[in-house]
Amino acid sequence: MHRRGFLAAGLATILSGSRALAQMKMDGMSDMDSMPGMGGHAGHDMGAMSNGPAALPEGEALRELPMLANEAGQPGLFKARLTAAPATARFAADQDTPILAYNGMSPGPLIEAHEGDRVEIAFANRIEGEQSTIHWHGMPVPADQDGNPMDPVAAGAERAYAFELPEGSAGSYWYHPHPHGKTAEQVYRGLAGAFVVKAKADPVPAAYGDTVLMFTDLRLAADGSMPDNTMIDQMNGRVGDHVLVNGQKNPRLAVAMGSKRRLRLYNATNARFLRLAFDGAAMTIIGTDGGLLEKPVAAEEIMLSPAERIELVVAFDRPGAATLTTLDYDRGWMGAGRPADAGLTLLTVDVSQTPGEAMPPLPERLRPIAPLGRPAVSRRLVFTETMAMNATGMEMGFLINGKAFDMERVDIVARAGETELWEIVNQADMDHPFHVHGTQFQVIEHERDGKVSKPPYLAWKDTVNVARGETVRLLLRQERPGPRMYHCHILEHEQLGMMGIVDVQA
Ligand SMILES: [Cu+2]
Repeated sequence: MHRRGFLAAGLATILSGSRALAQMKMDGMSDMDSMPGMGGHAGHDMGAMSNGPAALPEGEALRELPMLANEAGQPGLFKARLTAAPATARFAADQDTPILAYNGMSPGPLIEAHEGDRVEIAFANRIEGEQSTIHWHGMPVPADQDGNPMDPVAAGAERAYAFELPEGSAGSYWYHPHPHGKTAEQVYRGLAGAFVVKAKADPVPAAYGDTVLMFTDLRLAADGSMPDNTMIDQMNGRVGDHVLVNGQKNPRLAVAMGSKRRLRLYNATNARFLRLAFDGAAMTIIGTDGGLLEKPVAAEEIMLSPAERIELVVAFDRPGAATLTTLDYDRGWMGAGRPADAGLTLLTVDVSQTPGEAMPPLPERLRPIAPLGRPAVSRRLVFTETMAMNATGMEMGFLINGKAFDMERVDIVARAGETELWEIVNQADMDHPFHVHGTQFQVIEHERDGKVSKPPYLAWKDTVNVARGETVRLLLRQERPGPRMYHCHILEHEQLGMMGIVDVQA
């Protein structure tokens, strides 16, 4: 489908809500940059104007994500089924919410496999009338197994995904749909799960446990339904009313005083930026998207843009409640109605008055990370946004090098095994988290207002936030041939065009 086609399709969705259309006419939106008058009606408020968002229970015991059972019965093989289908969830008391789920649950079941394993997942798409795929976010899988939009699984159809997990690939990955034009909706309706690849020899003490905390973003109408995206959502990405952890609002976790916990934090929201601090506990960063750092780094706060992950060791040395809370972060918001991001409590940890068993210390060295070295090629990707009124409504474009995504077009031809320098230039008014499929990269530089800064540590990443007005330089090497997607991970932006294809040739 061509650009105009899918922009029109997106707009048809936006404008199908008569309230949204009326609002647009009322405001006479001649100037999309300032959007006067959108004040109290913008963003998530728009869908809830008549009835207000539903309240959710808080303070239940944190649920660990249920594991996807391995049916293989032999070492070195992980074999299972994942079915995407409509289901119901109970977020608010006495109310069933229609969602999309993997194997009946959202977030989907936790997949845990080991370096060196072969993975075989039989996927069934039971979403009526919609294509889907499973994309293995961040994982080094062959291009034809990576759930690209070019390889859709039709409604009612099945396919097998198979790949090997190479040595050194231990990390915090995830899986979610990536069908053309439907990714944003299928993800916010519930399709996303964590995929943890464990190391054969893990330097982090087993006594710390290993807990996935998957953040999703829920907008719930008073009748228990999930409202469709509004035009404000299309522009900014959908931000909900409730940030959930493993499907729960502000759950509680009990730990013994003096204990340390290994936590893997996932931003699986469509578009919410999470700047986080732990009140009453000490955070140490031990890993990023693609696994462990070289050595632990103490942190007062962390930033997770959509699709990023971070691995922490948190030390609970003070009795009482320790809370994981959000801090303010301005990521650039189109129009008024910017959601209040600061001061949300996402998780409450009850630390006992009496100390628990002594825990082993975190090693000073975790693993070596080899720098990717000198690039053979450099490329420049410029992000821009365009907004214009035409006869049928608002046309929004989220572009890379002036172009919207076209499935028939190859944007970049690269060579397998060759290191490249990618310079991601954000000339837009919003932050855009940049993601590449099929590999992990190393960020080497940020530049803003002429000031160049180096990242505080060397790390493997598959998603990096590129703030408005910022340039991020990264080193990247694709080891396997085939077409790979790169895109903004605000899923509404990806859907409106901010995506391209790099064809990696052997
Ligand atoms: Cu974006």
